[in-house]
Amino acid sequence: MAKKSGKDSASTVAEPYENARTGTSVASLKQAILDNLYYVQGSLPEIASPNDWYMAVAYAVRDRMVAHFVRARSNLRDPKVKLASYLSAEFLMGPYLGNNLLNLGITDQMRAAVKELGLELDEVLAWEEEPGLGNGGLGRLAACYMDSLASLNVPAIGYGIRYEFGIFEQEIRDGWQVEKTDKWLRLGNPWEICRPELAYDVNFGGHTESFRDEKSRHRVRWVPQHVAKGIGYDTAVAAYRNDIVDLLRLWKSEAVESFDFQAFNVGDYYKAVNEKVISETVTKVLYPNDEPEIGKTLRLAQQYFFVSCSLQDMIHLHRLRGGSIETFHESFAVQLNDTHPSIAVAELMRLLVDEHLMDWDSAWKITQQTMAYTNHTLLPEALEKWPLPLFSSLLPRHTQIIYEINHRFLDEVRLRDPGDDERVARLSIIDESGDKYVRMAHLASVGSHRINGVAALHSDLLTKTVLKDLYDFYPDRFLNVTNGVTPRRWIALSNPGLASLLTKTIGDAWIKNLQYEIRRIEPLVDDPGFRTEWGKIKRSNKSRLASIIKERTGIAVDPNSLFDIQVKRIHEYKRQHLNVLHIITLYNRIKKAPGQDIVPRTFIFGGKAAPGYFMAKLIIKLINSVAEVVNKDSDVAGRLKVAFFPDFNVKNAHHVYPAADISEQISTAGKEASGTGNMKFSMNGALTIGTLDGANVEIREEVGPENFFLFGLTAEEVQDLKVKGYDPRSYYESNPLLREALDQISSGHFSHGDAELFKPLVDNLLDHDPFLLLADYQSYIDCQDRVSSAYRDQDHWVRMSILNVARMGKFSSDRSIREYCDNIWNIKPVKMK
Ligand code: NBG
Repeated sequence: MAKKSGKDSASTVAEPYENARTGTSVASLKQAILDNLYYVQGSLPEIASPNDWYMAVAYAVRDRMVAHFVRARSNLRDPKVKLASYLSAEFLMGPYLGNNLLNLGITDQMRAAVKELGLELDEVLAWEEEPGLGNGGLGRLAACYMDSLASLNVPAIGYGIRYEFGIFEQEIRDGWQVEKTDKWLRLGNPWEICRPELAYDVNFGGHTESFRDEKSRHRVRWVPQHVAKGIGYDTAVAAYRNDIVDLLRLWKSEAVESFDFQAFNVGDYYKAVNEKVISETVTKVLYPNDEPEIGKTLRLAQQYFFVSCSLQDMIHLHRLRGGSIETFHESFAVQLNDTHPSIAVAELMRLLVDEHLMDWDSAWKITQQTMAYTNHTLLPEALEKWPLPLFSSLLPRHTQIIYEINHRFLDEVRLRDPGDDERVARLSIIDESGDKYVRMAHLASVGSHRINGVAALHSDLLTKTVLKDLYDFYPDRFLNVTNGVTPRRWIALSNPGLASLLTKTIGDAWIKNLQYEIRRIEPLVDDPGFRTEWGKIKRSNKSRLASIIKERTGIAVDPNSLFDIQVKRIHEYKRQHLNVLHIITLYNRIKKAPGQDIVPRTFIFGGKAAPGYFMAKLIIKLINSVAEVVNKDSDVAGRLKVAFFPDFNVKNAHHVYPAADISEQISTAGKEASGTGNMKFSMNGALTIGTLDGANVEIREEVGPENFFLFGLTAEEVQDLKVKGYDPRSYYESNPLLREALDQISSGHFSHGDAELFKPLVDNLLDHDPFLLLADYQSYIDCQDRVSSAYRDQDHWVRMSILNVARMGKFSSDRSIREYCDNIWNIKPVKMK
């Protein structure tokens, strides 16, 4: 039936519908688009706006996923199937249309269909507004994991928040970051299905009361000050070439009608309106920080809100499956993506004990067997903790439950180590060293059966630093799952040139099985024809990026120069300013000897700074200020260019990773938990310049040290230096090139003579330098010189590039998800019928 064209099927009554909605021939797709344009958008080709077209195409694609969607819902009801439930405050899914076309295998047909309608598919793709419901690595990881879960046939639900406003859009004005509201829903979202019948009440504030029920049981009742309602919105996550989808279920907060109504009846109209506003505020906006902000009640309300809706939903599904509450953990494995959802530990206890009348010990067993926790940071200041007064006023019942959990936990600690009060204080879920706080990582760890880090080094350091005491107490709970990224989006979709060369050479199995297949290109490193093609693809990706940079920034960059790229959140530990010191050093070299032969480079930066993070914003200004001077200096013309690519997001990233020659992964060793951008670059044939940090360590192991540019102190050396007493000024004083660069920044050389502008940045480096830029400076410069000389030998460079791609199989998120299934969730993929 799929073969029939729209015209043929129009002659029958039953079939046209089916065909226009499921057929994948060019003719049916074209018919489907026209139907949607007319019946959904109320438009016609002659008058259709770009958004009308986009919507019509998107609905045509969504229709082709409905059968899979329905099957996914029936999986939810099948008691034999254990579900992975990924709880994450962020899902940075990226644009859907291209990805869904790819995964469904209908890109070419769709390209032809829209062409017949007078459009270019790439244009239609560009009209999509991406859902930026995440800050960076952690949210994007959740999205890659959804793709892998579906593609591996693992039934799963991603639970999160449907923020009305996602991560802000970044504009650069006068070199500074300016934030603009992300109104991603403004033109509608064709991918989601609202499920108003999926609604759960969530309490906030108020107080608790003890009472005896009719069976004389001691019980606790939570009398809330405020109740909001969560409504579920489902988005299908397409599997790559499988007839299944998984669900992304995001919660939107609304007012509970009865509340409004009561107030309205007694004539207090404004109170009613206010209730509604408060309720709707909960899921209004994503907090744009990659580190927690202490003391934002609304943020805690968001976390509790989505966790409560999700757990209530899971219990509801478990009931629909005919399960008794005692077997909840057999239906669901819940993964806590960082501590943001860790209130789930207390909430599941509350639901089981207060609502389902289970005894504490049974409830605790179920909770621990259900939950597992992933940690994503080594920065102590990024470990989430909530001031106790704030916490208990929003969640009075959970505070009691956490005290009870803590009490029992600390009894165990005392039993094992009698007399060690300091250990007890360090392990306590409540920090009582000064003002009291609830330590969310402790809550998550105590309530989970597994705790994992996201790269080998990170998992190891966790057990020695931020989670050391917990590790000493629960050594068997800890394990590593190195992050991964999906080769579907990050190669097949975003690098079509490379993808078609790979497929032409080794077939297309690499897309589904990167881990074992991609290595098959390795022997081709000796094939000159293959190397030539490889070089051409990189060159054309660079041209594509160059023209986007020109269009968005006005800066003309030369695709023949070495593209040196650093894209990621702006953060001092990621050291974008170390990269800047290298640029200034090269600039000074040229100024001193304008005639010398240096390898031309284009430095490209991208990334957002948290709006309240002064130093990060100053780093953006510094990059743009240095760019301004360097780009217009005639001595360096044709050799150095610097560009800040504004509004780095998933959509823009598609153009960035495939165009890199060098990937900057230069965080202070021991600070970056894993990194996933490092993987995307290397998978697209960039070579890495990096420290032994996060997953860089494993990338270097895989690709071979000879295909990786290593510099800098190790995590251990960083630690030793700090213990010995680090003196950044001594580096400044003993290194004339470093001194020159820093003096130029502070004297106003890059800021029109303004010697105040960058003073906070330079002073901080000279007096504290918490991330050891000065200690790593010379090693970095020397390594960059090795990069430049390596780049002169293009043939060898291409070999290294090929070997990088050939050996990156480990970093497919499919491998990560298999490890979660085997080592944490005890879930087997379902067999396809
Ligand atoms: C980030 C780390 C990255 C890591 C991602 C995904 C947070 C809190 N952490 O190194 O900084 O790759 O998580 O694990 O966003």
